Amino acid sequence: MHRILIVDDSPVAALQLEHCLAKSGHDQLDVVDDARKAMQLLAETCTPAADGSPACRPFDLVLMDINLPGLDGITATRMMKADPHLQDIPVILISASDEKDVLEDGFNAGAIDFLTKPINLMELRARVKAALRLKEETDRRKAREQELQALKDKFELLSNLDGLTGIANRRRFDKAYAAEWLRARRDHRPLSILMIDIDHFKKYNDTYGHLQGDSCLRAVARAVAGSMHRPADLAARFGGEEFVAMLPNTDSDGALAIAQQVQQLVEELEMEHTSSEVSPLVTVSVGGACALPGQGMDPDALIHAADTALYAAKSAGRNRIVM
Ligand code: GH3
Ligand code: MG
Ligand code: MG
Ligand code: MG
Repeated sequence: MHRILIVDDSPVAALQLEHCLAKSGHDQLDVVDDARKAMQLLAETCTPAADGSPACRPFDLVLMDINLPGLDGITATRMMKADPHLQDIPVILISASDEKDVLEDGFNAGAIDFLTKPINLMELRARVKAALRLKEETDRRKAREQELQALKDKFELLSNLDGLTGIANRRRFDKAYAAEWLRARRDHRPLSILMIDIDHFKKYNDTYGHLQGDSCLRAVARAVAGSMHRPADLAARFGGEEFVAMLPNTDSDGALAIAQQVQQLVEELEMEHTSSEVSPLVTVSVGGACALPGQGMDPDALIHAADTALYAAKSAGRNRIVM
């Protein structure tokens, strides 16, 4: 059912409109006799609540007399079309005459159609029906657009997350790293990278199975992500059982402190790893590097430096940090 607002200062005209529409089956009719009251009622009913849900049943159509005391119908229409919450409600203007300049002003203000007094009832019904059909189409299109946007947002979110661990994936890391590199170069600030790799993880899988291996990956991912403290810090799964932490505006000492925290959090997981040659528990090796972007180094070189440090940590016996 459609909700229609009639705005007319003539009680006779308003009653005639109401009667005719009621006869056409429209029973949700509101009548006001001035445009300010109309604007207030529209604002109350069509402005969504803070959670986005409509305050109550919004109007689907406004039939508005042009000649009204105070605020005239054309100005009120223009105000509606400037209000994001009201602009989709079609307005049919009602003029006492069919003067061409009123027509043009009305359409310029955003009216969808016109009726001329005295009202022809067949014409009223036909124009109301057409306006309501258009409104339904607009509503459907808007709903589709919103659904599509929600899907896009969800897709964007998911396409940035690693499916197994739920932390950022490589795609998100690459984008964020490129942006942070430029920012660090512009602001002359250091940027640090930590590469974190689980020790003897192949043996872990061999001993406990791949599903338990997946659980271990998720737990280590939480430990790595839990060591990020600033909003711009980013922990991501770099691939396999290897994680990367990007630490903007962080020097080597700061990066070392984060690496120690990662190691400690992993240790506190106390995940048994009996086939590890390093420890009876799951451990990680960490390689770190820091750069002042713009001083000859490029982003890949910093990653490579952290990788080389990780390799050194592995060669030196694992379960350690090399910066
Ligand atoms: P190192 O101490 O030198 O790092 O030895 P490693 O065994 O951890 O390293 P290696 O690169 O030889 O093996 C990595 C293993 O990680 C092999 C691979 O099956 C496992 N792996 C990679 N991705 C996943 C995953 O998503 N789930 C599970 N369960 N295992 C994975
Ligand atoms: Mg009037
Ligand atoms: Mg490993
Ligand atoms: Mg590895």
